[in-house]
Order: sequence, then C-alpha cells, then structure tokens
Amino acid sequence: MAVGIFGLPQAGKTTIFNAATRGAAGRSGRAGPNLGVVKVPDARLGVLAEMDHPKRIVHAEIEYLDVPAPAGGAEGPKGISAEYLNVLGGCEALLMVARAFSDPAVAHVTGSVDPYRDAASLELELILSDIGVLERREERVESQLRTAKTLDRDGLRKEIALLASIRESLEAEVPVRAQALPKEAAPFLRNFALLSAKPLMIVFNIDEDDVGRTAEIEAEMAERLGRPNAATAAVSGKLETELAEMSPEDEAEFRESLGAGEPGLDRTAVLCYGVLGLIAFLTTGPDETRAWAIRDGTTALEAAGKIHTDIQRGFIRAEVVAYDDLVRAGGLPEARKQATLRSEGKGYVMRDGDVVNFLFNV
Ligand SMILES: Nc1nc2c(ncn2[C@@H]2O[C@H](COP(=O)(O)OP(=O)(O)O)[C@@H](O)[C@H]2O)c(=O)[nH]1
Ligand SMILES: [Mg+2]
Repeated sequence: MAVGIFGLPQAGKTTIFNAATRGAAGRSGRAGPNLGVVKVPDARLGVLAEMDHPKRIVHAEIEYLDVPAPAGGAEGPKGISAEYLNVLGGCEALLMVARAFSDPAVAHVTGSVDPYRDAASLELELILSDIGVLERREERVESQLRTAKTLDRDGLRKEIALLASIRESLEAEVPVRAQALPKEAAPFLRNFALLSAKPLMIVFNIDEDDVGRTAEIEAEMAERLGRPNAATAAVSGKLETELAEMSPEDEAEFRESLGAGEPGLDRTAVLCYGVLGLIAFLTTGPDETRAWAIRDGTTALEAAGKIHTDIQRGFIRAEVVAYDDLVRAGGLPEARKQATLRSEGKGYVMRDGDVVNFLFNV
C-alpha cells in the first residue's frame, strides 16, 4: 500500500518523509525516490494488549515513497518529474506537500509563500499529465478504429467516447477522483494509472510557530481543498523532525508543553489510511496483538488469507467481536458469556475494529 509523496522542490517532502519514517532517506544513501515504512497509530492495540499482555504489538503499516521533483525548466518549477511518472503511477495514493513555512533562509521556488496557489498548480499538473495520457490513447484507438472489423467497432467507439468524456471533465479542471464515472470505466482507469484518479492527501508544511493554530489552519484547508477522496492536514516538518529524534518520553512531554496535540504525522498516516479506503481488523493473544489493514468490503475469507493462506484454505468460521463490545465486556470469555462474540461465515463483510479469531483446519 504505497503512498507517493510529491510537491515542488524545497517544499519539505524529504523532511516530512524522514520525520515520518524516522530517517529512512538518510539511511538509504542513494539518489532517486526514498522508500520508508510508517506504522499506522491505533490506540485500540494498546487497550487490547493490556488484556492479553502479548509478547509484541504489531501495527498496520503504510509505505511512503519520497519522489524527487524535477530540477525545474523554462516553464518554472514543477512538482512532477517525467522521470518518476511511473513511480507515482504505481502508487495507490498520492501525498502532496505544499510549503507553508516562511523561513527566509530557505529559497522559495515560486517566489512567495502561498500553499493554496502551489496546491492548485500541483493539482493542475496531475490533471495535465492525465490529459496527455488520454489524448495519446484516444489517438491510438481512433487509428485502430479505421482498420477494425465491423464487429470490433462498437467497443472502440465506446472507449473513445469514455476517454473523451473523462478528458473533457479534466479540461474543466475536475480531477478523475471527483468525476462521477460509469462502472465500465474502472478497468480503463486501472490500466492508465491516471494520477488525478488516485486518492489524494494534501499536507501543508507549516511554520513551527503556527503549530498552536493547527486546528484553525486545517479547518480552512478542509473548507477550501476538501473534495471527494481527498484529505487535508497541516504538519510542521521542522518540529516533527526535532520530535522524531527524541525518546518517546521526551517527545510526549515536549508535545504537551507546546500544546502540539496529537502528532501531525500520526494524523497524516491515519488520514492516508482513510483516503485509501482501508479499515483494520484486530487479532490478539499471548503472542501478539495486531492490526491488519484491509480494504473496506473485504470478506472474512479474504481477511483470513491476509494472515496466512492455510487459514484461508482451511477456513471453518470466524469468531468476531466488535472492539467496543470486547472492551465493555473486559475480555473474550466475558464477551462470549454476554453473547457479543458472534460466529461468522466466509462471506461476512469485515468491519473496522472487528476483533477476530479464525477457526481453521488444514
Ligand atoms: N524552517 C523550516 N524549514 C524547513 C521545513 N521543512 C523543510 N525545511 C527546509 O527546507 C529545505 C528543503 O527541504 P526538503 O525536505 O529537502 O524539501 P524537498 O525538496 O521538498 O524534499 C531544507 O533546507 C529543509 O531544512 C520547515 O518546516 N521549516
Ligand atoms: Mg527531497
């Protein structure tokens, strides 16, 4: 589940990536995109662990890819490099970083601090890249149509009409993720890896001094940038870097003294999870308490396969209790007594926070 980070040069992409992954870019020591793994915070794991005292707690994870911006050309600075277009195309979601910090010591590539302007131009870059992809495909299909057998013509004409309608909406600056598209569009969209179709997370890299105003900044972002399949957050890259270098105890204390509230990067990871359409089911026992990321809509049988193919193959049934019910009961035996522990079959659609024990036989 990779999230591709993009944005203008000097916006703080690598800074935020490093703070989130605790320095993965520094360790990789190579040019090109940096890859790092981030734990998705989940307070429920700690609560379950207090019941079971497991040997370890395992969080769900997301991968971040820090993709360098191009050096800049005649048309001015850009956020998406042709060189790494396929890298972003391969990601399941995109995370845009826009500069909102004012530090005069860091040159601003667009001349002044205006994250809303930069976010709009970056969104336009995604759209223009997609228009290019669609135009090239339309040309190809039109030339196929000229030589196609009568039988194949209908399908090709339908494809051209679909491509043209997506392109026209893009020309009106509606990203694919916000377009209402027919079901038939899904396989085409998967093939083309259109960037504006991907869930988008917009992060403003704010001044350290503005951290106390995070909620206010985020409210404005949500109002001005909030759209279907898009989420917004404000984070101070510089502050998060300093905090990432501290021990967890010092970090907690320092955050409290700043009134910094919940860590911005934790919030970002949780929001990424949300825009990706992911939920978590939980397993717990003496060995480990663990969160497993699944797409919303995943069945019990598919969820079992996440843990192990044997559990999927030998699936008998799933014992399921909602996290809240389990906590209220105080433990699995009590939940069983209160009959909040249910027995579910293969086709059960998993819900976020289901605590599950799969019964299987191989
Ligand atoms: N004052 C301040 N400087 C920052 C912040 N984030 C990044 N920088 C600085 O801006 C420069 C560019 O940051 P970098 O993360 O390399 O940007 P990238 O090109 O988007 O990867 C570096 O000198 C960083 O130290 C921030 O939140 N506050
Ligand atoms: Mg960088």
